[in-house]
Amino acid sequence: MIEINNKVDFIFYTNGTPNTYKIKLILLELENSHGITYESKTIDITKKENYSDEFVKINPNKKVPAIVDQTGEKPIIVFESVSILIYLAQKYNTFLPDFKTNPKENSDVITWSVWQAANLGPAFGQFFHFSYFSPTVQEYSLHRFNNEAQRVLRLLDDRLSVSPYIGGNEFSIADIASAGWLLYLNFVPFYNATKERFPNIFKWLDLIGQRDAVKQVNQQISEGFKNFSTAGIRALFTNDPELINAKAPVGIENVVLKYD
Ligand SMILES: N[C@@H](CCC(=O)N[C@@H](CS)C(=O)NCC(=O)O)C(=O)O
Repeated sequence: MIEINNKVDFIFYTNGTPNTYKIKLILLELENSHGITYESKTIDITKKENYSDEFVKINPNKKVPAIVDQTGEKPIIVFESVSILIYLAQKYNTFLPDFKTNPKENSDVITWSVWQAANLGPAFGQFFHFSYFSPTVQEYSLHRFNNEAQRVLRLLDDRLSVSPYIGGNEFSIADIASAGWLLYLNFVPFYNATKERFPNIFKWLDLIGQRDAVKQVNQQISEGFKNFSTAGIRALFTNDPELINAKAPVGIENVVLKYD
């Protein structure tokens, strides 16, 4: 049962996957800098709790993350990870340059944040899906989403060769948005993303890795990948033992992906 209470500033609906790590990161940052309080509520998508009547009232799109801001007279619900980042950045006037005084810097940060939601997230998510969850090998889809994942990684590496942070000269929500997915690269070579191929992304991972909030999330991710296995990854998304233990997609090892 989802309840609204006034004991904490925010309720955070989560399940410990990349899109929710973005929100975990900003909440930890704001806890450190502004003393905000929050309570995490786990929505178990393997049990389809995201389809429950209670949760759909919080997020009609039926996905985590979502937050409820309880600091005002009436609760304010926000869903979509990047829109939550923009909301919190505006509320606390941090990690997003002010539009009135710095329109160019503000626009760069918003652009790279939206770019993450519209490009990096979907490419990574779909490639991941066809690599681990498809019951049969879908060669066309694997090539399509691998090409797109490689394209966004190359673009980001180029961006980080001329800018210390993704959105500009300062750490911002643009970094937090991409970190939700990219922090995983420190632990598992998804998308064949190695230090040699994408040196600037790894330099940036080291740079943001010095922040306390990032250290905490890195710790959580590394715990999750101590015993990395395909079955372990599947168990994040399904509780069907047949699918968790299937050696699917059978034959994926024969698909030769291009990494120029
Ligand atoms: N564009 C959304 C994507 C959220 C998303 O895909 N969430 C996943 C977990 S990382 C989810 O809730 N999946 C459940 C489902 O699709 O049924 C955002 O950035 O918030």
